[in-house]
Amino acid sequence: MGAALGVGHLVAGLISPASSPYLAVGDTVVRFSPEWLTEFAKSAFGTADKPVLLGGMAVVIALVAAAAGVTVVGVLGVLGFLAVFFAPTFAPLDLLAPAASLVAGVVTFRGLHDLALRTYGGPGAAETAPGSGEVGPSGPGVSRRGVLIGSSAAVGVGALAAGTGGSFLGGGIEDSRAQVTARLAALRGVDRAPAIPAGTNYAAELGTTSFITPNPDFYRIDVALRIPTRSAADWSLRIHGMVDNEIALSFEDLLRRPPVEKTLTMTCVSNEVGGPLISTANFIGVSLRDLLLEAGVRTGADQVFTTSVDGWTAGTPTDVIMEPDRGALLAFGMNGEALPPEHGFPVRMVVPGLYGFLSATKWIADMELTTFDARQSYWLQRGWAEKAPIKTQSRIDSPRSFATVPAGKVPIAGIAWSQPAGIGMVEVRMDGGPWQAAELATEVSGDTWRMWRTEFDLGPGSHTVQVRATDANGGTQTEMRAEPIPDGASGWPATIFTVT
Ligand SMILES: Nc1nc2c(c(=O)[nH]1)N[C@H]1C(S)=C(S)[C@@H](COP(=O)(O)O)O[C@H]1N2
Ligand SMILES: [Mo]
Repeated sequence: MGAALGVGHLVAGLISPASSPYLAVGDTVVRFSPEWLTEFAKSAFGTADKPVLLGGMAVVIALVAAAAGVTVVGVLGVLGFLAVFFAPTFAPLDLLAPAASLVAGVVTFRGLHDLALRTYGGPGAAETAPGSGEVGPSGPGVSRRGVLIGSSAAVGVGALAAGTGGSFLGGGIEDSRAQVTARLAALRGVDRAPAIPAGTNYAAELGTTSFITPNPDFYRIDVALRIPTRSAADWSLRIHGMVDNEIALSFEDLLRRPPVEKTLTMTCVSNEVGGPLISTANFIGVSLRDLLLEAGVRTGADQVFTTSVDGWTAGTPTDVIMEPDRGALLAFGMNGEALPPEHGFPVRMVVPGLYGFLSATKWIADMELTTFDARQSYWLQRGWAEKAPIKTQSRIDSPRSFATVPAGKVPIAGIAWSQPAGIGMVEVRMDGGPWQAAELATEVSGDTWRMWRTEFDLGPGSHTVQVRATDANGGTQTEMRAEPIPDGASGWPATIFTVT
């Protein structure tokens, strides 16, 4: 099995990375997992769910292979074939990887099996206990068990090397990223995001969240077991469906359009109250609204249905993208560089104010104007909502949960967000006391988070602090607790800490 998976992964790396039978089986598990299992995996393992899945598969496959013979290897090989064949991005050449897997698996199994027969004398020969120290046909001084363990280990090491090689092959987008980053630096006429003013955050004094999230710290959520590796030169996007003029865009076409830069806070619908799945960056791209105006959206096309290179889909309400002030982007830059591979290189969508699952397609490859009745996107098929504007929310970043702080004036600080209206007020209360308005940091825009801070004079003991935000229109964050599914978590965050 090791040989089969290693060789399959290697051949996939050479031809079409997504066709690795191992990853294709993993993708199939992800796609067909019932909703309760997906939600369980997310809550139990968080963003470690991918390594947990791939590791769990390795264990299951190793157990099955250890317990069974060549038939089972063959059956698993066929499963690999089916997983690759029924992948949403299937292309005929992709069959080479599972084919190589199957051949490598069967050949290796037969090879080891023959070796075993020769070593132990084969069926009908007098049984000798393996490892009894008797001298086998391979010559004096080498035990029979040694021969088998040695050859199996050699196969294992070879398989691991092949698999690792496969993981490093088929990448090659770092060159393309470097070129895009250089092009970004040379772009002229960019409608720049205003510089981040002083006083937007308390990172320096309190060690809380910085205003712009550095790219390596930006939260990452997607169902991709392997990050797609399409280069900018190979990228294109077709805008079609219910439009008057179909548009086909290359990356060069994109760079010729008027570039816009925006500071935007993105967040995930799966973020729990107080959770980490929220970040802010300067995105650079082109106006999605302008593109759709050019395409001429037909009446009734209420859904912009987008598909990624790896077959994930999102359905964005057309009317939101078409709002003149919304600022929805087809983005290719993030914090001054090309999009990082895990954040959608070469091109992704970002729509301010909507959760990512229905608007932020990474590695975008196709855009179809259609209706919500006609097509259901990835997470809608799994019970999540059709419309999901980001809820007004807040988070306490200091003190941390269960922290111990010295008695006296205790700083309390955090973030709040309500896109696109912006935050009008943040209130904090200690141990169920009266709500007190916190000091708000300088606002960057309604599309970004806003930091707040206050202080309480506290004596020793255990304390509970709570926060609630109010948007610029006077709507206050609801106290009602809700789970993330189907349209985002709600409730007031609370932090328990100890004063000594
Ligand atoms: N191709 C693709 N795009 C995707 C996803 C995905 O699974 N595949 N996940 C979405 C979700 S749920 C969110 S919250 C955002 C997260 O974007 P980030 O990883 O850059 O923070 O990407 C969105 N775009
Ligand atoms: Mo998400």
